[in-house]
Amino acid sequence: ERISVVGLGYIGLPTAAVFASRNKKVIGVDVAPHVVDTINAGGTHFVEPDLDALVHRVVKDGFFHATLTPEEADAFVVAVPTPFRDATVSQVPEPDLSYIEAVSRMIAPVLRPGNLVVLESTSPVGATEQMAAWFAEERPDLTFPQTHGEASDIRIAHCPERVLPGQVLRELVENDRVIGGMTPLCSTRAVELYRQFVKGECFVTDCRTAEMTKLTENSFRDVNIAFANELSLICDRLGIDVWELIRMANRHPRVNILQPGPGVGGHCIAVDPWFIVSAAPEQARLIRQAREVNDSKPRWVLSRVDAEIEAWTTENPGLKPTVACFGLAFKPNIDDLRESPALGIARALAEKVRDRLMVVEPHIAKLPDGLGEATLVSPQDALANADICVLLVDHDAFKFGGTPDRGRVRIVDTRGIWKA
Ligand code: SAJ
Repeated sequence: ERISVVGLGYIGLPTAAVFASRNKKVIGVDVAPHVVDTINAGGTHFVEPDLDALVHRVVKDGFFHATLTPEEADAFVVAVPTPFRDATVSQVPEPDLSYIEAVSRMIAPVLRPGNLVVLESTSPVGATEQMAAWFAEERPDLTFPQTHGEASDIRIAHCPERVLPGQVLRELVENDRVIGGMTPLCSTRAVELYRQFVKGECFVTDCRTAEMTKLTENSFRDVNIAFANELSLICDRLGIDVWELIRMANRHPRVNILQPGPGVGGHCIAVDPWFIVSAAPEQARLIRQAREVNDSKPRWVLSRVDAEIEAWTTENPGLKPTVACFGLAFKPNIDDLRESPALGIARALAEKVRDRLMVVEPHIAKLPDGLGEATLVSPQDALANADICVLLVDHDAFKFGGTPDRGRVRIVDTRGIWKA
């Protein structure tokens, strides 16, 4: 059996490598020449624990190669991005299916009767059926489930990815999978494919439910984080420590609140709920509100820092404070800065305090763009020299076992790890 994985990013590349490690012949397809070249040289174009060694081995052993042009295969796994388009008149960001459309039109010419196509990209409800429609447009000689049901000669299913960056290779194998075929036979074929490496259970449903399942998982987390973030605003107003509060409330057997922070980052949890809101704007009121609560958190953090700057300046007339941001990543113990609320906050502070901004981010070697005259320093340097310390990411490296020097330094702790 030959398997083609289309889109060799954070999901596609590990998936391709894992299939190849089960001695399947895998063809990876990507539009970026540098991605294809890097992989064919046995390397990876992003950092994920153990992935580099795995890709190196399967390429060397001849089970995996990458190409810019699709080739025939028995099964196709599509893992391309589904970003959203910025809010239009409706004020709701709309999903952008252009990558899925481009891939559909690109692989249609190599589809053969009996092929299976699985869409893994996180998708708005209806995207799998839409993909089938694009195939049908390009290949009128073949028959697809929406016109021929079980009698179709192509099988199509949705099987959303649900791995956590940093633990991708383990979660790919261990997590349960939700598989939604356009017909029951489509599901059966897709289950057979994933069974080759998935040790978790494969649960079968229809494709629209599978699409909605993925969006629901990330919306559940977003709503729960929004609840925690709203509590942090309420507690600030009432003079209560929100982390102590959540710890207490979570001792109830049926309460499990997540943690407040500077906002929600990454490209899944801050995006996917919009796919639900744009599909059902009148019904998805809570999901929309949660998005807005989380998106507004960085502004609130900036207002706390402003208040500290003002208080410091009143105490030290004629002087300007040095501000240190602890952390830029979108979550702890990784180097990933994409859609990071911490980075947004640091950029806003760079405009305000200019060369009086220090940034501590032990996971990167060089500051990203947009931080002006800020300097990258060690935690020790920042603690020794900053007047205001802003904790934005709960990296292990920042857990000093209490508040750093409570007497002298002013502190804004968005993660609650610096309490005495
Ligand atoms: N965050 C909080 N408080 C919390 C938990 C998270 O503020 O209590 C913030 C993080 O700091 C980060 C953001 O939320 O900015 C998202 O981080 P995350 O660790 O919750 O999730 P991701 O984006 O790395 O991965 C999620 C996962 N989905 C769920 O846990 C439901 C993962 O399983 C999905 O595969 C992934 O989205 C995806 O690709 O959709």
